[in-house]
Amino acid sequence: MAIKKLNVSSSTQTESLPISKPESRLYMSFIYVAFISLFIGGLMGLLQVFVRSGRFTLPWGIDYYQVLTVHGVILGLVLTTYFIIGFHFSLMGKTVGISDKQRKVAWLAFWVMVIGTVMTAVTILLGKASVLYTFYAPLKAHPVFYIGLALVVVGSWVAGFVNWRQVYLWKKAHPGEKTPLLAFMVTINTLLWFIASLGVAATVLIQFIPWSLGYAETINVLVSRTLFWYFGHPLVYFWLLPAYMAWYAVIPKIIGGKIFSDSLARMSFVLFLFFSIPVGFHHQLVEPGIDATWKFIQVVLTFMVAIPSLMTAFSMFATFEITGRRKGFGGLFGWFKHLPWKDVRFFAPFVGMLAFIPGGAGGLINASHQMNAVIHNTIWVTGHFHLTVATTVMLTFFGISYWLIPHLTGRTLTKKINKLGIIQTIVWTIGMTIMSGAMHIQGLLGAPRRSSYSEYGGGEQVTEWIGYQMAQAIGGTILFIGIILMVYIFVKLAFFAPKGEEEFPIAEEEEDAEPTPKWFENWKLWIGITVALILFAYTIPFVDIIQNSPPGSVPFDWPIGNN
Ligand code: HAS
Repeated sequence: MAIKKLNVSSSTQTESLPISKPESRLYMSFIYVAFISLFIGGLMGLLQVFVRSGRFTLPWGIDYYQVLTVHGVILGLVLTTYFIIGFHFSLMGKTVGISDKQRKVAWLAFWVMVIGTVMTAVTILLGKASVLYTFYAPLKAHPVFYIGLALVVVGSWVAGFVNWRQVYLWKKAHPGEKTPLLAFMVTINTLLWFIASLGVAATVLIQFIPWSLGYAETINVLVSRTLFWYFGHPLVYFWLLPAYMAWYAVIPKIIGGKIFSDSLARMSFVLFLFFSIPVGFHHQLVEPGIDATWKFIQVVLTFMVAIPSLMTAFSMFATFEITGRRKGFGGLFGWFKHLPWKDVRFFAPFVGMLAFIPGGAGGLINASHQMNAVIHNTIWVTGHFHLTVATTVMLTFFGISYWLIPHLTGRTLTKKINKLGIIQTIVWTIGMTIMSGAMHIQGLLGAPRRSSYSEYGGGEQVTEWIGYQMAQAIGGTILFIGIILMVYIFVKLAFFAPKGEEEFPIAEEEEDAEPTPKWFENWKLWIGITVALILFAYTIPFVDIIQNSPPGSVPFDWPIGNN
């Protein structure tokens, strides 16, 4: 099997294989779907904030929950998954190479995902699946919705299997060498995704599909929610880790520095593998039917999963400071000035990092059992995930796009597009600050999430949050301008920017860096610990849930009453 060889000294691990045209086409196909999704999902978001302001009604009998489902599914599941898989493939192509056969299997993954996505999208658009992206039972969607979702997951597994094969063959061709950092990170993220998505695959295949087809009369709601959140929390790290890949291994190159510590970066990814899965109960803290002891244990594990993020924060500060001091910027914070503020490849992800300071702090609040009781099911949670996934992750994905897209399409990031990108980042930041800030405050005042506009019969408490709903609409409108700008930039970079060569920036390690310990490649150990932690956190409570469940529920169609 022909695999491209690394064309550089492997001791520095400056991985830079050329990316061929057929490869670019594959990687870009995933990214096209991601950006189409950004536009459609963003438009739905705009409609939602308008409806929630109380000043706008959807035309042609379109239902608020239909729009909300499109928004959540297309942005939370479609955009992210496609962008991440396209990015993963690009990183693997660049660092360990891809064979023709692997590329063909990757296309198969793409088409299986596209078929699944179209099936899911059609059912939602026909109003047959207004069940939101969490598709909680007993709300029932058309069976095609679940089958489509299952196909998306299966396609993503095939993509992951290709990635593992890529690393495996590279290792065979480079005995004794450590896996390039980015390929190591992709391997962890695909492992995390595979183990986590077994949960959602189980509930969809065993519970939802037979129930929606009428083969099972009832569904065990608590089991379905538990399996969903077994998947749902690691899902957020599946989104976050590609951003961290860029922070650890790309940003240092862009700012003219080196990777702070290869070992630290690998360790933080291993810790994510361990701790991002056995923590799903922190989404179910107010749920009856789960023993408090197990909730407590999973909360403790949730605080463990903050550690690799704190390690990442430390590493980023260290990279910035060391690089600045090397460039001669002294004083306590002098190094801060050296950062390339006018380079959008740095600026957009940097704002993403900043947003993760309040975003992460909000997560720790959510995870604290007592405080969760205050914010659960309020729009605070919506504010939290617009800071984390829609700002930290998305701005980093945009930051990646500014170099990845022209690199793949054989074009260049011009000064003009760079400037527009800076404006886009600022517009996004202003919009998100207003919208997410309003959501956080409203949530603390008790406003529910997942709800259309309502005055709740003129309830007194509601008057406190109405003004914030208006702010939400203003922030959402500014954000939509940000989306239009980003889509414009994408089209420019993909089709119209001047032809040329854009750098694929991958940072090197320090010359005198301590060698990365060999045991980082001990995959059996990492997978063993991950499985042990999952079994520890889930076996007893899951058996308990099954043995002591209330009767299952018959399906409810939306709008309620159609069941
Ligand atoms: Fe979360 C709900 C807890 C992180 C996404 N979260 C959600 C939902 C989503 C989501 C989508 O415990 C809603 C699901 C639904 O629909 O119901 N979350 C956490 C915790 C973390 C966390 C503990 N969440 C994320 C990330 C997400 C995300 C990341 C997406 C990408 N979350 C929860 C909980 C709930 C929840 C509960 C359920 C609430 C409920 O009741 O429904 C942690 O991972 C956070 C750790 C992060 C840090 C911050 C580190 C900071 C860094 C930046 C450094 C900055 C630099 C800049 C370097 C400790 C790394 C330099 C600056 C200079 C000034 C120079």
